[in-house]
Order: sequence, then C-alpha cells, then structure tokens
Amino acid sequence: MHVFKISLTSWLLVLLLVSCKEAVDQNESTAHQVFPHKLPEERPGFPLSTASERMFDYPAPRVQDNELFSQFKYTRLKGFDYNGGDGTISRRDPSRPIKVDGKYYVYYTRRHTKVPPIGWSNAAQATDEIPSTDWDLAEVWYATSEDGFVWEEQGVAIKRPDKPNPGWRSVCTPDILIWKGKYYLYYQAFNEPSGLRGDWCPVSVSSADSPAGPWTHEASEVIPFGKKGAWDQDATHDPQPIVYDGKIYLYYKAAYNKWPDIRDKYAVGHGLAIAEDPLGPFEKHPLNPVMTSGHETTYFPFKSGVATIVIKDGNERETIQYAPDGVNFEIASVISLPPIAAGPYTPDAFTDTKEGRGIRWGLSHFINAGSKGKQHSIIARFDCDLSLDYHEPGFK
Ligand code: AAL
Repeated sequence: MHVFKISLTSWLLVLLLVSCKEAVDQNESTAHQVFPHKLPEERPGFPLSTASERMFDYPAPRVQDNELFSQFKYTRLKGFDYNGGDGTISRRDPSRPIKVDGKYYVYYTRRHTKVPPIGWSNAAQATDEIPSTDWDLAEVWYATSEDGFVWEEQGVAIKRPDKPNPGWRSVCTPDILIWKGKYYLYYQAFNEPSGLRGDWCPVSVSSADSPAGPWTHEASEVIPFGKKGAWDQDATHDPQPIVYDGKIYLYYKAAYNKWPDIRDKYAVGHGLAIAEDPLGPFEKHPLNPVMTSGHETTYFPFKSGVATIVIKDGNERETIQYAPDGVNFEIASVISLPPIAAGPYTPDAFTDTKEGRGIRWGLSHFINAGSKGKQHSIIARFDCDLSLDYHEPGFK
C-alpha cells in the first residue's frame, strides 16, 4: 500500500512537469510569432514575414503614442453663403488664420462667377466671364471671427488688377506673414486661364499696416521660377511663410510635368526660399525640393524645427514630417483624412520660436468634385491634437 502511494505521487509529479514543459514551449514559440521584437540574430530558427521584418526599419511608432500623430475632426463654418451650392461661388485655399486684437482673420481664394468652371481641359473656351478652373477669375477675400466657427466675410483684400498687370486673370491661394508690425500677403497671380499651358503662375506680394488692409501691391514674381528644365520652371504656388532662424522661410509648391504631354511623369515638389526682407530677394535652398510629396503647403514651427502635413500627392502622402533644421524632413507619422490645403492656426508662426507648440485647429477646404457642372469648394474648420500644450493620450 505504501509502495503504491509513492508511485502514484511520482506519476502525478511527472504529469505535472510534462504539461508545464509543453506550456513553456508553446509560450516561447507564440511569443516569437506575436512579438517579433528581437533582432534576427537573437531569434535563430524563427523566420519572419517580410512585413514583420520591415518593422525594424521604423525608428519610432508612426501612429498613436506619437506627438505628431492625430486624427482630424471637421466642422462646417457658419457665415458663408454658397448660392445654394450651384457652383458659382467658391471659397478655397485658406491662409493660416491669425489673431489680432482678439479677432481671427483669414484670407482665401474667392470666386464668384456667372457660371461654374468648365474644367482645365476646356480652358481654351474660357472667356472673361467663364472660368476654366475653380481658382480662375478669382480674388483674395478675407473674413473675421470671434471663435473660429462663425465667420463674417469682410470683403476683398486683393483685387484683380487691370490687364495686363500680373494677376489680371486671377489672384488666389494667399498666405499671410507678420513681420516687424506689418502684414504681407503672398498669393498666386495668373495672367491666363489656368489649364491653357498648365497651372503656370508666379507669386506676388502686397503689404498693409492692418490685417484689414488696405493692401498695396509691392512686387510680382517674388519667388522666381527655376531655370528651364528645373522642377519649378513653370510654377511657384501655395506660398507659405514662417519666421525661422531670424529669417523668412517661405515654402512653396510646384507641380511639374503636369500638363499636357508628360503627365505620366507628374510629380510635386515643395521648395524653400529664404529672405531677410518680406519683399526679397528670396534665395532658394540648394537642397530644393525639400519635400517630394504632398500638394498644398502646410508648414508650422514644431519644437526647435519645422513640421508639415503632407497630403494628396506622392509616395509619402498622408504623413506628417519633421525637420529639425526646416530642410531635411523625415516621416514622423502616418495619418488618415488629413485637412486639404490646410491653414493651421499657429500663434508662433512669426515669433521665431525654438519651442514650436504645434497645431490645435485650423481651416481647410473641401472640393465638390463637380458632378453636374457645379464645381466649387467650401472652407471648413479642422480640429486636431498636434499641439504640445494639449497632447494627452485619449484626446479626440
Ligand atoms: C490649389 C493650390 C494652387 C493651385 C490650385 C489653386 O489647391 O495647389 O492654388 O494652383 O489648387
């Protein structure tokens, strides 16, 4: 009886040990499959899929737990009339909103034409009253707001000058600079309907002593085109200045190879032009283009460098990128539904900060793609959590 008792205990012990060992083996192999966080030499015998292997190429998380990651919430603005959305009134490409004496100001492209645009491929049929694109026959208008949601349209900031002055066909896509107590608007100035030879136009600049104007035209072609054959040979678009390193850092865009014969080589670049005076001369950075994805420019001071929301075009579309020197950008995060043509509200855009606080909200546009020939755009507000002041896990 005694002998039987001992041998039963031993059997139970053996069974227990065997099942523990199996559990340990299983855990180890599962751990390697689920958490492939060890380098290949640390996990011999455990091959990984290409996607798992690629995880090691990313130095930091690209989503969540990353101060340059955010989701975006959109709100319709109050105060803007669109003629029932019939395509004859359009508002798009808002500037960075600025706050002066407790009031927000925004500048934007406004088109009010008898008919909606006929499209750039029909540009040859455009007349003095028929627009080719949504931004043809446009002017720069401005609106003010107490809270960023309800806006009051104040009127025109930059009119189209008389023919043949630069911009007689259209002035659009403005952005603002505050420098030494004065205000400067940079904007695209077209001398022909967009779409005829492409979207060819340079940047003009006007100045004012007050955000409400009046605006005085100061210079045309302030960001000159690149030499023949250069990526920015035909366009300098979407001018967006910030103050960085004591100078004016103006980012701009050129979509190249866009029209009409080499569309298969279409690409978009962003360049940086630097000046010590708002009227120039602007010197282009030797490493231009500093950004090779994205459409409209959205640059903002972040920490001691510059960050940008990259939207719409290129291999790195829908990312947020950061350059510690404002020049050499790296992907910081991958985002969804980013604000198009965003003008971020960034009170430190012109303070030459080395502690950029990021973005909490701004304005962007939505394009009605033009079904039934009613193409127009509306300006909306976006809110996000790209601000160091507010970042907390779980916001949104
Ligand atoms: C925009 C901008 C520029 C282009 C056109 C009007 O969103 O990229 O301004 O020229 O589209």
